[in-house]
Amino acid sequence: MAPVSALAKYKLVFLGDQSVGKTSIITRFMYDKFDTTYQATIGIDFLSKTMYLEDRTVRLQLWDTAGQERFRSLIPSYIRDSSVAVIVYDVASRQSFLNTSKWIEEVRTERGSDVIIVLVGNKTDLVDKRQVSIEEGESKAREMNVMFIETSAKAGFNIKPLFRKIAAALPGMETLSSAKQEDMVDVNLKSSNTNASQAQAQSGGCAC
Ligand SMILES: Nc1nc2c(ncn2[C@@H]2O[C@H](COP(=O)(O)OP(=O)(O)O)[C@@H](O)[C@H]2O)c(=O)[nH]1
Ligand SMILES: [Mg+2]
Repeated sequence: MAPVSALAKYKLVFLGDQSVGKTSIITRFMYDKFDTTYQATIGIDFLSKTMYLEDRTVRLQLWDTAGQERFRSLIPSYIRDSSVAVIVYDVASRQSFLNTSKWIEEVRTERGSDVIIVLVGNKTDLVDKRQVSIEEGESKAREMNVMFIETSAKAGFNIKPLFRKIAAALPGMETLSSAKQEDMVDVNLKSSNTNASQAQAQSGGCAC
């Protein structure tokens, strides 16, 4: 039996080409801000947020890729142990949409079917620059058997629904193996960065 006090924790990794808005989505969700200078100063590997669902509480660990997009060899170790892969493209960039196939394949290679994958079409506010329709996004998601949603980190559109959707799809506590919980490291600060403790405080001073 799972201990009553154990809070189910899940690692979410954000993948996708550079500049599609991964950091902006995380920032919008965590702080309800749209601030592109944030990532440059933070130096923390992941941010935690607790979500209170109707029937349970889950703790999400949001792992941003800060530049790892360029170092593909680092990606497998980053994906390992993840419960959820959020694969983002920019609806105003067809290339970023096409590249999501590679990201999805990479996640499947590393995690098989033991992972929830969400395809996210971000920047819907760029109405005049849109190159990928919602139908194309939906169709690809169906084809690849992944979830789908469109968002705008800038306008704050569909950001909470994205995370609610993810949380609702997570397995309940009874199916979460205790080994998985023990494997989780809670806060992983980069030693080289002096802003790290400040960043932790900003993230709600979490006792995680
Ligand atoms: N118009 C618009 N711009 C966005 C949106 N999300 C991110 N951006 C911009 O796109 C650029 C890249 O965003 P960023 O979050 O750093 O992308 P990342 O490289 O995937 O983390 C920045 O200039 C952001 O301001 C959005 O929803 N709408
Ligand atoms: Mg980023």
